[in-house]
Amino acid sequence: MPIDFDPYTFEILSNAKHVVILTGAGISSESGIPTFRGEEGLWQKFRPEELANFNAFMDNPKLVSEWYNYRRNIINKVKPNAAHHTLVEFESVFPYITVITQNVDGLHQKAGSSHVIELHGNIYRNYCIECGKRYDYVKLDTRNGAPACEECSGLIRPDVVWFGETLPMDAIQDAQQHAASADVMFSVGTSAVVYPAADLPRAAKTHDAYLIEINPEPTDISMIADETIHNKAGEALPVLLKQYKAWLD
Ligand code: BV8
Ligand code: ZN
Repeated sequence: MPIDFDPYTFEILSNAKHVVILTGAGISSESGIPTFRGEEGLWQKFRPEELANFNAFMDNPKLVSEWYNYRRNIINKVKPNAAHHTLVEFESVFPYITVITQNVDGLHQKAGSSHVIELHGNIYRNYCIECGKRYDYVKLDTRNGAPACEECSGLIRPDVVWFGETLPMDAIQDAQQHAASADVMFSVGTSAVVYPAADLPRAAKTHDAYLIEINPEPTDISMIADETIHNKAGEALPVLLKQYKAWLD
């Protein structure tokens, strides 16, 4: 099915100073990382409350640590895809680009995006829950379950935001400020069911941003979006840039 963007969207983009892109697991799925809620999604096999929360970690640090190792081993083997790369190209087309991601895979930074806000942390960063000592994943001996801190032998956990935990203050405040000052916001590859991230497209709309959703499936955001493209991000974003450049000529 050919992807055709509304020329009105190009007009809006041509006057946009600040373009903000909110991303979720869907943008990394074409790289080979399973989403959470998709068919092969992580939540099909594992339940979030069983793994992605602090009590689960304290109850069974080995299980939770192995789950994050399992995910790191997947992420280690993949590369950013055309969607990630197109967002890097956006930086030379639009005056100011901000990527706000729920993903902990670091693929936006790996692709070269220069302004990325990680709302839910990063799976390669870790820290001791007792003394706070920070650990980069590669230095961690994760063979026997949850690694112990060399300073105080406290448990070391991934620096990600678990359910029931508040987001890093600077990240969420930054994200809310950028959403409120966006001329255009893209919501790419997110089911928009996890809060407070899912509030950001609504906050942008409240501040008169033009909202574009890119997702093969409809979401709660679809009804407030100005344009909805039901396609894969790795196909739709390169087409958008190509059509926009042609429109500019
Ligand atoms: C908090 C890190 C203070 C860890 C994650 C208000 C209302 C209801 C509930 C709440 C609320 N406020 C707070 C809550 C509780 C909770 C919440 O939102 N629960 C939900 C489930 C209802 N929120 C929290 O706990 C947050 N903390 O609020 O603290 C507080 C505390 C207690 C009570 C009140 C306040 C912390 C949330 C962060 C949790 N950590 N990740 C880890 O990764 O291990 S969330 C994790 O799941 C991801 O980061 C992401 O945010 C979310 C998954 O969503 P998506 O990324 O969108 O992925 P999903 O699979 O769902 O969808 C993929 C989409 O892509 C689909 O739509 C699909 O169609 C599409 N797609 C597929 N392929 C493609 C594609 N799109 C484009 N191209 C493709 N190729
Ligand atoms: Zn320690």
